[in-house]
Amino acid sequence: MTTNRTFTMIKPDAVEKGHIGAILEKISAAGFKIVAMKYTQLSTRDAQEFYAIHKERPFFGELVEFMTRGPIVAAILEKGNAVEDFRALIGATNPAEAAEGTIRKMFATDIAENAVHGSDSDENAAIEGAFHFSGREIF
Ligand code: DGI
Repeated sequence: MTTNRTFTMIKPDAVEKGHIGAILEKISAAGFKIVAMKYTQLSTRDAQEFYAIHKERPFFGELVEFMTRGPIVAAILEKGNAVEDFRALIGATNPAEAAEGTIRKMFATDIAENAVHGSDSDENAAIEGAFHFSGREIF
């Protein structure tokens, strides 16, 4: 089944480097419509909850520290086949392995500080969108 919504974050590294505008431009040019968006900072508890699936991984502490160190842009994006198409637009988790022209290839630092998040399933897109936005914030 094709999906029409995904959830993204522009992560602290990309915000610090001044890439918000360029990343939103790439997202728009790829045909995604922004249906919700906010500039915010995750608390430690927020990041632990958001990334709970990774809590047994050796990099969990580092991941939480990174994701809370500065502001992020959180957004819900709409487009046919959103989850899959957005994962293709951002590229591989490790920017060294990401295809030319992908957002991570262009803007990520390394596997830990990889510029953007993109939901990996319809189910997670719905959970992650609801984690950040109330119904009144989605248009
Ligand atoms: O779905 P992805 O974000 O592409 O990747 P994922 O779900 O496997 O991992 C979630 C995030 O965790 C990823 O975007 C960055 C971080 N991460 C993944 N592998 C490593 C990592 N962070 C560190 N420090 N080291 C890793 O090996």
